[in-house]
Amino acid sequence: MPKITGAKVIVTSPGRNFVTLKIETDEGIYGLGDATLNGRELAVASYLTDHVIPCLIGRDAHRIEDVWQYLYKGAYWRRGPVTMSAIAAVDTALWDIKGKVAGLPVYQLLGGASREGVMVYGHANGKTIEETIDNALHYQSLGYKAIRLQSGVPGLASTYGVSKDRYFYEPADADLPTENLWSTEKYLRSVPPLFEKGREALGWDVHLLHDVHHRLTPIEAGRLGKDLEPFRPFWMEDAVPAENQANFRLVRQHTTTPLAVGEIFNSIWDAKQLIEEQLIDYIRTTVVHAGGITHLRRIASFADMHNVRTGSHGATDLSPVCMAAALHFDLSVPNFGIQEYMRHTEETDAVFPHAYSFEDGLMHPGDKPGLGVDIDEELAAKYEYKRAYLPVNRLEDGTMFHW
Ligand code: GCO
Ligand code: MG
Repeated sequence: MPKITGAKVIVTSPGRNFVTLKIETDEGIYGLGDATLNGRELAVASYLTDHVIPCLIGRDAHRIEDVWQYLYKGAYWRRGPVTMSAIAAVDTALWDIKGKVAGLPVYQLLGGASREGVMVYGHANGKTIEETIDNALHYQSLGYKAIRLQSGVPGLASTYGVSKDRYFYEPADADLPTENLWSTEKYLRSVPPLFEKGREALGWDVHLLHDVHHRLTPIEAGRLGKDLEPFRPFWMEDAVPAENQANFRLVRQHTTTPLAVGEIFNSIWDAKQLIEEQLIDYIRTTVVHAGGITHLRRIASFADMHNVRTGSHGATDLSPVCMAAALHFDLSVPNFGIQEYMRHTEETDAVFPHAYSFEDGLMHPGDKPGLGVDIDEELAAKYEYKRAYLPVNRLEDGTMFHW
């Protein structure tokens, strides 16, 4: 058995911050896990260094489930994004080690490929509808089968999903949180024309998606879903805040637009009612924030019983280590739906060399043993951590709102 002999946390900022756990074994094999929690990175780094790593030394790296249970039940304090991202990092690194020891890519350990490739969606955004569509046409020309459309809202200076850069969207943009302004009325008027123009320009053979970013009430979300129905969106994401899962009942009653939620969930309990009552169509939990491959598989099995498919979060704040793990999971899981894919910058890709690839709208994790992703520690050391926050959002009268 490979025995855990050491572990360390590597914090690097090649364009944005990433936290990576590296677990070493006595057989010379190491594994990597992503532990990045956007805007709260150092809390997870400390949780790992100060509280988790001391418990790992000497353990059998093959006992992935047991280590998971040890860290989850053993902490007494269960769930929460910091805890679950730390557990995820350990879990992911142990799957990486198991794959390397076996000489197999992780997806083979998860039951093998259920499909040839993983459908991903790209992000088209712009300050105007025209700019967004221009951008979407570019994604279509790259072969994407699914594209998310986000556009500036007339009358609002800035909004979620619209970047300064044409192709890279990076919301964690400042040393202290940027303040945005929000108007639901203006927003609700702006989305149906975006989808109407989107269908005109892109046709019907491409999936179109939209992210509401938790900003509507259930009845407003029901209205938006209904307004978008003629354009057959693939999904409407995070239509309402989901702390109260029952919120989704009302949305569901009013629209047949498919619903996706879960990027900020960290446990199966966050989604229990949503899945059981079939209030959603896609569950967006992902490896790094929802307890690793082990816990994500549990969520997916439960979802499968209720006709809910996976649609994992894959924004740039999830490192290439998470992306690789997500692709192994996606390739194997029976009820796969779609995977979000925001390309990382060249600097990030250089720090994390990886085997995964994109072709014709599909991604594949590659066939290297383990996750097929590495970290260039020397290069990583050149990029010092830079505090960066996600924005906050206020209504036009100054009231604090959801971002
Ligand atoms: C998405 C997400 C992201 C988040 C970001 C926060 O659907 O990709 O909403 O854009 O805002 O990951 O850290
Ligand atoms: Mg989202």
